[in-house]
This record gives sequence, structure tokens and C-alpha cells, in this order.
Amino acid sequence: MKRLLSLAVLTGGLLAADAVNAGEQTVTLAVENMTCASCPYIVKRSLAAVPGVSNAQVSFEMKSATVTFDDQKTNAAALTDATTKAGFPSHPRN
Ligand SMILES: [Cu+2]
Repeated sequence: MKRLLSLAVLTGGLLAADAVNAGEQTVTLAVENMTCASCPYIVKRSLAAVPGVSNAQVSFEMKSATVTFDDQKTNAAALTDATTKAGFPSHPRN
């Protein structure tokens, strides 16, 4: 009985820890078609407009975008879709 109880506490603890990190994910996208220094702003804006995205850093030099998002609200496919619609096809790099 005592053992069962501590197991329940342990499981509860793990679930709580999961909930804290729930959804927060970061993906790096390789972005095509960025030909000048203002392209990253357009890419960044298209990513920031996706519901669930909390941060988007776009590098013109690296031709990449690092996006932090809530995986309960969106996913990598929606992110690449957003940049593609803005004229910059992308795909996850990691
Ligand atoms: Cu440009």
C-alpha cells in the first residue's frame, strides 16, 4: 500500500513536470529565396503570424529561421507552410 502510494506521487510529479514544458518546442528551418537583407523580416513576420509561435529569429547569413512554438497549437508543417506562402519555401533542418 505504501509502495503504491509513493508510485502515484512519483507519477504525479512526472506529469506535472511535463505540463510545465508542455508544447514548448524549437525548430530550425532552412529557408530558401532570401536574397536581400529585408527578406528575413518578411519571413519573420510570416512565422510570427502563425498562432502558437512565441519567437522567430531569422538569419539572412545562415539562411535559416529558428522558431519557438507551442506544439499544442501548431507544428513544423504549419511553419514551413507559412514561409512558403510568403514566397520563401523552407524545411526543418534538425
Ligand atoms: Cu529581400
